[in-house]
Amino acid sequence: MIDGKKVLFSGMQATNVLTIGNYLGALKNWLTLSDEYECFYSVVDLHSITVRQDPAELRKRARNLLTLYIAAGLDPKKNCIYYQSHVSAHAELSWILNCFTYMGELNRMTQFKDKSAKHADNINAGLFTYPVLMAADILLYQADVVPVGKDQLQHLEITRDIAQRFNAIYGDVFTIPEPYLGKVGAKIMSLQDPTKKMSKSDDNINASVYLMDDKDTIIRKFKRAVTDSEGAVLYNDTQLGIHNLIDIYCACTGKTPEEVVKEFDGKGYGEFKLAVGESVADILTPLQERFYALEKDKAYIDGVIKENAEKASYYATKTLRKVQKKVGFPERIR
Ligand code: ATP
Ligand code: LTN
Repeated sequence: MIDGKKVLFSGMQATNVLTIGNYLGALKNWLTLSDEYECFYSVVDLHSITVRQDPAELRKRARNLLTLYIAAGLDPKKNCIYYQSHVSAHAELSWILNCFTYMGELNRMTQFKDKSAKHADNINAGLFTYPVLMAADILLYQADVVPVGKDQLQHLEITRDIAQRFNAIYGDVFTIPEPYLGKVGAKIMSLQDPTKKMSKSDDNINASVYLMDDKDTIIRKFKRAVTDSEGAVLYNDTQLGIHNLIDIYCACTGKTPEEVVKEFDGKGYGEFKLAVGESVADILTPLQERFYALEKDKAYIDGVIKENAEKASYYATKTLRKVQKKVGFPERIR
């Protein structure tokens, strides 16, 4: 609890450009929850280097992502928006928690399996212990709730296991966090292969709609989206492409799948795809305008970066000191 409010933590990696999957699965829920909770939203750049990055590119993307959090509507006065690498407590707690995590647990992580298959030439220890750093992120702020997309639930589960294990040995040190999944949009699928999650690192640019895509590009990508030969807009488990488009449309318009099926009864896929594209563009266009305006205001963004890193450090260090004491590190002499 901070000032009588429950705490929320979440983060995103500054790898590649965000997709509407990231927006509808995560960022959009962050906005809904930001009044109710004391929120920490991190640009998790320590996580990004588990995959090889170009330094200049990473720096640029991290700043863009931080700016995008604000452009999406998160007020940096109320929400702590900061770079993970500016708060050294993340790396310090992560080391300690590494010593409370089993190899067997980490071996079961599907993200590790997927990423090591994808980056077979660079299966580094950081990629393996990625979930421990994520646990440190969450536990440092004593977060009650963590809004994520479905793909991150396994990491939330291991975070809870690590926290419970630590608490069982040392007493109530960590708050046990709960995941928060949005009702719609928790798993947006690729537009080119609806059995695969839409991912910002997909090599096929037509598989994802990026947050910075202009309206024409958005409409074009939806026109090309893989569907089926049924020809009817129905919400079921066999028409996966259409199912995904309905999910996207619902997430953007607030309509229910039943309403959408009714709306497009007797209409063709062409008309439906156009409506989906327009509903996405209606959300992205104002967000892009805010982003381009904010990006120009260097002093403002710099101020946010500095102030919020200090705020995050304050809370993170409080937990870190408690943990260091519990595990038996010597007291600091002032
Ligand atoms: P990458 O493909 O580079 O691994 P990613 O697109 O999966 O990245 P992350 O940075 O790992 O994105 O995730 C940021 C947030 O967005 C997480 O909360 C994640 O669960 C959510 N998210 C990512 N992809 C989707 C998706 N297709 N549908 C819903 N939520 C998603
Ligand atoms: N692994 C997450 C990003 C992430 C995160 C976190 C999310 C890192 N630390 C803490 C929630 C809470 C992902 O989205 N790929």
